Amino acid sequence: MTENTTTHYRACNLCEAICGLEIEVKGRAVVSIKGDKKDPFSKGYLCPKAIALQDIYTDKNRLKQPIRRTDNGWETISWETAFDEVASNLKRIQKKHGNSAVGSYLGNPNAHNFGSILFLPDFLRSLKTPNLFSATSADQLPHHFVSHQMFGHYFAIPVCDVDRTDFMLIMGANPLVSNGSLMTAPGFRNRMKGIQERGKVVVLDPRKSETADKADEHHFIKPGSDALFLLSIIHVFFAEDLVDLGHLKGHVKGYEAIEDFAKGFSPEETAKFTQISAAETRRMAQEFAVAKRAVCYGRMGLSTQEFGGLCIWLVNLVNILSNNFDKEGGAMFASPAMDTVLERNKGKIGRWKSRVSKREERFGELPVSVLLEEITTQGTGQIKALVTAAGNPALSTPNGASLEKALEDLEYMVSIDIYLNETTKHANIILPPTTGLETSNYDSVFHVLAVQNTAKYSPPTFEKTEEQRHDYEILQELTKRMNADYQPRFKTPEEMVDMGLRYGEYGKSGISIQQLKDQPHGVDFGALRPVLPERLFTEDKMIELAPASLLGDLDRLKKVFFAKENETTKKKFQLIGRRDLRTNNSWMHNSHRLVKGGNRCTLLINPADAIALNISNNQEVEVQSKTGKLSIQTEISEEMMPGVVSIPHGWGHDREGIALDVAAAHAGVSINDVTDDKFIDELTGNAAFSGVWVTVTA
Ligand SMILES: Nc1nc2c(c(=O)[nH]1)N[C@H]1C(S)=C(S)[C@@H](COP(=O)(O)OP(=O)(O)OC[C@H]3O[C@@H](n4cnc5c(=O)[nH]c(N)nc54)[C@H](O)[C@@H]3O)O[C@H]1N2
Ligand SMILES: Nc1nc2c(c(=O)[nH]1)N[C@H]1C(S)=C(S)[C@@H](COP(=O)(O)OP(=O)(O)OC[C@H]3O[C@@H](n4cnc5c(=O)[nH]c(N)nc54)[C@H](O)[C@@H]3O)O[C@H]1N2
Ligand code: SF4
Ligand SMILES: [Mo]
Repeated sequence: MTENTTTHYRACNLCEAICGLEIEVKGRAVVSIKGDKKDPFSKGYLCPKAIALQDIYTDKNRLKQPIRRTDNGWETISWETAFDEVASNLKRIQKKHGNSAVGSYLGNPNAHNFGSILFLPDFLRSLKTPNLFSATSADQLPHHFVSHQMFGHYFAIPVCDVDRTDFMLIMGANPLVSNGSLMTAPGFRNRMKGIQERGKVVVLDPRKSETADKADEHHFIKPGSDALFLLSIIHVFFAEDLVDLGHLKGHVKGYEAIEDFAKGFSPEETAKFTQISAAETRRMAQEFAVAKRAVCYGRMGLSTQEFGGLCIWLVNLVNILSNNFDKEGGAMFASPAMDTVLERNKGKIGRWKSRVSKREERFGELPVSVLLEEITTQGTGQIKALVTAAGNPALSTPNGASLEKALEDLEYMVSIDIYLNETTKHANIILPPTTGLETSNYDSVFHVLAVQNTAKYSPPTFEKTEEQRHDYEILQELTKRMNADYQPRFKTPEEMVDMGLRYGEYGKSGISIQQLKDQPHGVDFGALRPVLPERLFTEDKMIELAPASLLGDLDRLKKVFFAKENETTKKKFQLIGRRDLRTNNSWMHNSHRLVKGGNRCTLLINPADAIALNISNNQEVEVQSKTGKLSIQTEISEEMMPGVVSIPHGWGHDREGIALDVAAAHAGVSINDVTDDKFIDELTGNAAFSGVWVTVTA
């Protein structure tokens, strides 16, 4: 009997762009994966990673059943045994050392999986521990913090109306490669072309990135100095009478405070730190202010630096003060079909502190930068057991190499993960869920951050096998065992989304899970629309322009830059990261088509610096920081700003004991062997990756 091919539609859940896919399937095999031209949002766009969904599906290294570490290697065990054993060990450790002795770390793929989003909170509560960590504090925490302080909700994050703006100022983001972040905008290149036809795109980046290369203007900026540049932009707005609050006049507070502090940061004052001339800064401020519709966008390069919170706050101020906020072509809020930005989950901060460094809790978590010291510092409350779910902190957190060593000393560890990798190899038990094509999904996170209001449900392309479990099923089973009284409010994530859709903005028009199933390409609700002041969550329904926390942090900025002599001259380099189109953080290097070709894990360095160090192209050099060192091949390139070097993150698959055959053959090195867990944004607690000081030697 020959099987027929069938066509399935779903959204890719690998990155934030949520591209619509058209997948031809024959039996249990993928025939082809293409962009879905009828998807109202992505319109047929897809990137090379989507094709690799097939590779993940067929990957022989992928785990399908629980495994347990023994003295003679890993053995397969039943799900029931695994769940029971995990729960009894976590309870045993909590009984012996107290609840804080169990910690947890959640990684990035959770955000792309509605089952995890829905059931993780119950599971975390069942652990009754303050030691909760996630990739958020190595990523976008400053955005949450600033939204909480200015708009009253940690998830009220403005996105750029890229399809209607005439001028986009991009700082610390490379959307041509990352496909956009906190800005779900599939096919960003085409959208960018649209902006360039209407006006222009300017990029500020210490590396002439792929986005900078296609932009109308690129300026090198010294890593970590963006807050000063943005302050000067605001300075010029005030000095040259360019401030216009538009329809937000009467809905903002703290205006005078801003005018006051901006005085101290003229472009002439900040140029020596940013290395952007005063004249250029002034011109950019003027062009931005007079553009009919303009938007400033700041992402990873801004949020993962020493002044991440200040940067994101100032980006918002630039948009608000130039009448480009909550307005067509500016920074706007999405109106998602299932709204998760609600009065009851505005987010809280400062309810507890970390034990060792006394870092404050933010929205239910502690900064991941302190995870290492919480495991290694003896005393009451020390972490003795760790649960990781969809995370690879050994490669992705600052000073990951030391963290990896610390994992060896844990009394117990369990990982919910599809691979035996650099982190999970330290677990006692690995619980492997379904992933990718085997899962259903509704993007509960990224529709809230999208540049167009759409909704889409993705059914599983392949039903899971008898032996497999979904992430949310694993979480439910563990929660039940940790808390005997546990009654999940919903049995499946579909039930929750169905309710969310019916209660949402378009619920009255009959939107439901069934309607989304009937429209497999997705449903379009149109362009972003103004939603203020209604969508403010502050007590007084005002935008807080000058929150005390952020105002206070300006002193730290001044101290670091103005008071102390700059380190640039001392034969040291500032290290930054980079992404490339065929990677996804640390975990997709086991797909041959994504890693083939030349070595991409190289140290990018400017030609003048290479000459000064007497090093040549493709030479093995040593990169050393305060925390560690690594050995890496050079790639000399004009695209680097002098004094700055770049290494991509997510590599380093040369560790013993992992089961990733393809990745191990293209191992690379981990940049986080040299990043620093003590280098953080003191205000928000976010890890600082941009601008770590390193030496480079032949
Ligand atoms: N130096 C430096 N460090 C960085 C960054 C940087 O730019 N520079 N970027 C930071 C950022 S933005 C992020 S988001 C973090 C990412 O940090 P992490 O989330 O810790 O790392 P990932 O590489 O995303 O690891 C994902 C893990 O989930 C597993 N996985 C994949 N799919 C599934 C699934 O469906 N279910 C489950 N349960 N597991 C799954 C993978 O096997 C892998 O172990 O890294 C941060 N670290
Ligand atoms: N292909 C691919 N796509 C991805 C990912 C991936 O790993 N691969 N990861 C996904 C994830 S988890 C995230 S969070 C997003 C991130 O999406 P983006 O924010 O677009 O991330 P990056 O590509 O890291 O871009 C950061 C840029 O900031 C620059 N930069 C570094 N330091 C500074 C600085 O001090 N100042 C300024 N102005 N610029 C600086 C870097 O050179 C780089 O070009 O990407 C997502 N998409
Ligand atoms: S851009 Fe992101 S969502 Fe789109 S196909 Fe690539 S990985 Fe998937
Ligand atoms: Mo991220």
